[in-house]
Parts: sequence; structure tokens; C-alpha cells
Amino acid sequence: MNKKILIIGLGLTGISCLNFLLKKNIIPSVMDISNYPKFIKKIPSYVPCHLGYFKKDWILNSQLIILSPGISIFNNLLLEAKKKGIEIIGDIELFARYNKTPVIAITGTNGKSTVTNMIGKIMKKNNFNVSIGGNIGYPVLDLLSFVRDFYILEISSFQLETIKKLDVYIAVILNISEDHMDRYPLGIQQYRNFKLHIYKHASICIYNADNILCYPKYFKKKKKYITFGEFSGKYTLCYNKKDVYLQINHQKILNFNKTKLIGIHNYLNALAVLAVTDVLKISKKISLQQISNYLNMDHILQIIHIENGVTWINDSKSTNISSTKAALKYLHKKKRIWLLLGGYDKNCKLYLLKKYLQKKNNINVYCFGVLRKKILSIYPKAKIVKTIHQGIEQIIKLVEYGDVVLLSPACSSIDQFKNFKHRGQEFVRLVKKFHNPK
Ligand code: UMA
Repeated sequence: MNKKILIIGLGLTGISCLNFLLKKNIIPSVMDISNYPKFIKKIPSYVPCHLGYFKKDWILNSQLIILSPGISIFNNLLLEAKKKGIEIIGDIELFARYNKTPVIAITGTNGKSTVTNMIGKIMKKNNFNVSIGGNIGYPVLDLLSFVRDFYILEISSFQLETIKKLDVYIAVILNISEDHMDRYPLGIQQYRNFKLHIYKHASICIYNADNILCYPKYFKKKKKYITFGEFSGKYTLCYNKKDVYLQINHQKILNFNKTKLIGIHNYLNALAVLAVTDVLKISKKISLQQISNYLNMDHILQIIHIENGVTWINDSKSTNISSTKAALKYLHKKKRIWLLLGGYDKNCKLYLLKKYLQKKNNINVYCFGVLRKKILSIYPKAKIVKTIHQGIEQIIKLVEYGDVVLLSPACSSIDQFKNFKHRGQEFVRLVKKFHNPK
């Protein structure tokens, strides 16, 4: 690679790209909009580095730009670079150019991390040598140093923006609903189009048959298609009185009420997981055992404290409306729900949540962060607080036996926190502190 390479963004992705190139004796230039990017100390002094703003001549004089997912390809300078014929890729495309290991790739608006983890666990239990990476928090280029049977990648729409040819053995789209609309001004179809990139070079495509947005635009003869969904597809749910079953081709094979999984959204995740593990010919016994015992990841409907009959739940990973709705639906039978909602404004369609909240009379909304005033304007019954701290302080005085306090913000966290994990950890810390002030 004998080109003038520029890495933009010096977070997890940028640093992993830098290390990858340095190992190949390629010295790129690096750039970040922040004056003090998180990993600044990891940049060797001999690497040309520009901080504080995007330097136009560096961008327009480069021959290859490696862009971090947090930066939109629709940035004006990048559009200008593209017009000039400068190639713009992301870390996953770079990975694809060197990778020889089969890939299982998972995308979707919600459930990506859960499904990626579940598949990983089941495959390991079945003696596959696998590693997981991608949007889940482990940059893909770092995987290349491990010899594995498979890589299992969680891939976001941001990452899919810069992928050109990612060969994938199995590609999964779990669901598509409104998210990141600040990044996709043309709306959900624009977001969807990036998600669909995952099918492009996939041998097997698995998708949610209930959600038309997940359907491939073209069905190709040489690819195999497998479907799942609550109501339609090969892998579906079957409701029988109080029980919910996983069924394949209309044959019941697992009673979800006897598993540790919670919420219909997780049952659907399990259907997608089983569709993947069936392709890999993993014994159903192992797959179903692992699915049955799977415990939610931290920050997803995680019960963090129960006191005086009040349950405190951390669902900080809910960064969009559909995810928060899934949490509320799961808890709908609770006496009262105290919902902490808010954060950074991704231009989400709040009215979709408003409609749901208006139908319920057991949900008290406390809104915080940048979006708080917008939430109040569409849902005047909400109480406004500046921070989660203030919200807990007020709620703790009002809760009664049987209530649930739920942090399920429906927004991203970057206005007040480093990321959703930081937000969840702060919530846990504060809840413990309020219950045990010493
Ligand atoms: N930056 C700029 N200009 C900008 C925006 C950011 O220079 O306009 C700089 C920041 O100052 C910072 C760096 O870019 O120094 C951060 O880069 P990044 O935002 O791309 O974040 P990374 O640390 O590289 O992490 C990324 C993913 N982040 C995003 O997509 C926003 C991580 O997903 C992922 O785990 C990681 O790569 C490894 O693959 C996080 C995420 O929030 C969890 N993803 C979104 C989501 O799940 O909804 C898509």
C-alpha cells in the first residue's frame, strides 16, 4: 500500500487502524476534531498528527482516507475529497482486504450485541474457535492476529457506510426502525440502504420477515435466504395461553417461559441465533441449552437493585425509541413505571413514543439531558430534570411497593456521558448511593 493515507478519528477505530498500518511499516497521517482525543498518548511522535479541526489540505491531498464510524461520509470536506476521486474506507473495509477467515456479520437497529454474543457462546460451546468484534467494542482489525474458524462481527450502519466488499458467509439483519436520523437526513430509507450493504457479498442472508425494511432489494439465485419473525418466516413464535414457543416450520421446539430470556424482542433475537447455528449444523440440543440459559448483557434490562418492593432497572443500551418501547412492553404489567428518558438528540421521532405513552396510565416520565425540553413539548405530563442524579433524587421519594424505576433513555448518551456504558454505570452508582448514603 504505497499511498498517502490519512486516518480520521482517533478513538478505538482510528488507533486500531494506526497500529495495523504501523505493523506493516506504513506511516499514515492522523487527524481528529478534538484537541485531546482519548488515545492521544498512543500516537508515536513520528506520526504526522493534526488535532482540533479537519485540515482541508491534508484531506484533499491524501490518496486514501480511513474514516472512523463516528464521522459521517456526508461531511462536506469528505464529499469534496470523494469528488476528487480520493478513496474513503473504514476499518472494516481495510479488514476485508486482508481477511481470510469466514465471517458471520450481524446488523440491525436493536439486538446486535446480544445476538453476536449468543452466537459466539454457542459456537464456542460447540468447539468452534471464534472471536467476536466490530461495533460491540472490539475493532475488527485487532481480530486479524488471531487464527480462528470464524469471526463474528457486529456491524453498525455507520460502519456499513464505508464498506465496499466484505465477503460474508452469513449476514443477518435483525430489525430496522428509526435511529440515527441526525446522520441520515433523507430518512429511514437512507439508513436502511446502508444496512442492506451487509447482504452484498454474503452467501447466506438471514432476515426478519415481519419487517419489510430488512428484505433484500434483490433476491439472487446463488444466495440462500432464511427468514425468521414473530409471525412469519421459517423460525417463528407461537403463543399458547400464557406460554410462548420457539417454532421451526410450525413445530414447537422450546418454551421461552422456561428460559432466562426476557421480552419478546429477545425471543426474536433467539430465533435469529438459531437460524445461524442451524446453518452451522450445531446440534439443536446445545443451541437451545445455551439460548435457555442466556442472561441479558449488562445495561440491557439489567435489574440492579430491589428494595422495599421497588425494582431499579438499567436499560442504558436503549438508545432509540423502538428499544425503549420494547423495554416498556416487557414491563407493561407492573404497577407503575418511573421512566428516565433523554440524552443527545439524534432527531428521533418522539411522537412514536408519545403515542405509546398516551395509551398507558402507569408510566411517569422524567426527562433529562439535551432532549428534555423537546420531550416535554410533545409530552407535557413529563417532569423535567437536568440530570439522572436529579431524576433519581425526586423519584426515590415517590416510589411505592411494586413499582419499577427504569433508565431506558431512547437517546444516545454523548451529551452527558462518554457512552451508554458510562451512563449505565453512573445510574448503578447513583442508585446504590441513594439507597446507602454512607
Ligand atoms: N471525531 C472526529 N470528528 C467527528 C466525530 C468524531 O474527529 O465528527 C473523533 C472524536 O473526537 C474521537 C473519535 O473520532 O476522538 C471517535 O471515533 P468514533 O466516534 O468513530 O468512535 P470509536 O472510538 O472509533 O468507536 C467506534 C464506534 N463508535 C461509533 O460508531 C460512534 C463504537 O461503537 C465501536 O464499538 C468501535 O468503533 C469499535 O468498532 C459504539 C457506538 O456507539 C458502541 N456505536 C453506535 C451504536 O451502537 O448506536 C453506532
